[in-house]
Amino acid sequence: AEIAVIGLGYIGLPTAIMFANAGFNVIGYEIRKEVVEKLNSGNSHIIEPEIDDLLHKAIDRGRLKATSNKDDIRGKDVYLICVQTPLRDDKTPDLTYLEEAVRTVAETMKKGSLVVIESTIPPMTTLKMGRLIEEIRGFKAGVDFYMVHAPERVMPGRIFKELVYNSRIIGGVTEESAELAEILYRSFAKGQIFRTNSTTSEMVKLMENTFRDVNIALANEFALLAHQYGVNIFEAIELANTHPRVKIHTPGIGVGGHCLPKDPYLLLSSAKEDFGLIQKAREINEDMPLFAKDLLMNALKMINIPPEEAIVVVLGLAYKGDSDDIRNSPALAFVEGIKEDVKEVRSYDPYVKGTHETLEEALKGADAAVIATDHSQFKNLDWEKIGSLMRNKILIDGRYIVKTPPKGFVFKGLGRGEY
Ligand code: SAJ
Repeated sequence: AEIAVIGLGYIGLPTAIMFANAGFNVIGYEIRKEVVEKLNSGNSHIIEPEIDDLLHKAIDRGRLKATSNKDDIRGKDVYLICVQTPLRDDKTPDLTYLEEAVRTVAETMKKGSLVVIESTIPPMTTLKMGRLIEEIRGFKAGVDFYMVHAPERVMPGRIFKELVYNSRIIGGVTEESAELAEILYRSFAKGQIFRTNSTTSEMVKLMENTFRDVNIALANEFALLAHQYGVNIFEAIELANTHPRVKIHTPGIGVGGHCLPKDPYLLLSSAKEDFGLIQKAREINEDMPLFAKDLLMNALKMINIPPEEAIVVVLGLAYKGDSDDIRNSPALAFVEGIKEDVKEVRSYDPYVKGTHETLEEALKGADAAVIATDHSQFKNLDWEKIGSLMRNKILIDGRYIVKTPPKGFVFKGLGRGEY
């Protein structure tokens, strides 16, 4: 079978590579011309373990090509839609990329094609997109073509492993659609595959990320309480988690990435009522960078540094450890939150371009360091040595990286009530 993948981003590209290496002829459609050129010359535009080798393999065997030309994707057997579904500023879903992709598919597909939406979407969207295809092309979903929602569930940094071994949910607009998609994914997937209807699978995907977001919000609220009571929340959580039915998540400076900050809003977006809990959890997580700002401001005050004279270094810009992904990163929200208040904000990240190339250069003459990302590189730093580069020694830990406060520092750790 011939497969067209619409959108060659964090999900589309790895998925296209997997199908190509499973023996399909895959053409990736991407509107960003520079990405298409890069890929066709064998270079990935995203960083992910194993991606370079697997991409070369797919291209060398002639199984994978990228294009910006709609004519190249006409009449394919399968269309996989992997475009982003971001939020607008008012937190409502922006489905324009999805609709554009569906229009492209409607124009180029044939009778009998299988249309798969991998993007995370609000409940009932697959049915709506089926109707859009019907309007544009006159084909009826489930009758003239097959259609499913098959959400990706992979974690950046482990994409190629998780694509193979995670279980998958396939939600069909008809049973036949789901059965056909199952056969397709079986070409490389070794995990279990569960079939259901498309609205259920849309909800399942959103529930998974909302579950994580709400649980992190609870952990964050515990951390805020710990500051009131002078308790180290990380010790408390470790002890609570010795209970066989308790598994508290990890508090921190915030929740970033492309999914967790957005998916709870997608889940709520088509509902007639707002029940409160999910929305509240989002607000707690969105406020965490500001709580880290309070810690910084308190520390500056303790040693009488006026904020407007302070040089602050943010360590880590990525949304999570050992990643180069800065989408919705709480580190950036933290920078935004303090930049009007302090003299200078510097940044260093081993994987993302910050203001300085090395940690030492960034810290030289600075007043405060704030750890915003749990990169491995930050775990074994010799703070007593690094401190000698700084003008004043304030260390704020937003990620529980520094277990024992270094000597000579004003140290404040998020959730570390005793300091
Ligand atoms: N975080 C915490 N405390 C925790 C766990 C995470 O503060 O206990 C923060 C991280 O630092 C990060 C953010 O949450 O800023 C999100 O990180 P993550 O590791 O929880 O998740 P993602 O966004 O990398 O991937 C998630 C995964 N979903 C779930 O685990 C339910 C992944 O399986 C999904 O495929 C992915 O979202 C997606 O694409 O939807």
